[in-house]
Amino acid sequence: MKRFILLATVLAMSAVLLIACGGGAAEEVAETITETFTVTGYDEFRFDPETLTVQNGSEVTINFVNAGVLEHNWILVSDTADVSSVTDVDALSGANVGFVQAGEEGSITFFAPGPGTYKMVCTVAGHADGGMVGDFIVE
Ligand SMILES: [Cu+2]
Repeated sequence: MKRFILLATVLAMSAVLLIACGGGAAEEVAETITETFTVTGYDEFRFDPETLTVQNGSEVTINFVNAGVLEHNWILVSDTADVSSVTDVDALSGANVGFVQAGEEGSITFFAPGPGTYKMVCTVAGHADGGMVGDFIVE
């Protein structure tokens, strides 16, 4: 009999937990995921970090810091884009920080495109060819 009471208690508690967790999950679905990153651009033609990973549907903010003495920028393009020739108009989802002068900062907020791998590129002439590209992964 003691065992039965224990079992019944455990079952009842599990049911309460399931109901409580179900409510929590419903709230999360309605909430927009926001992700904020600081990306630094260097004159050695690189971004730090070189890879960003976000969740599908996220609202992403990129705070871009130009740590060099050259002009740099940050845009998001398709993985199949030719990084040597992309320009600002190729930016996906409005993800274009704009040109940022030496020592200054720029910021952009956009909704991540669908799941896949994209490229982040500096479109100042010669910079992408020099290696100023990175991966932007939407899971
Ligand atoms: Cu650059």
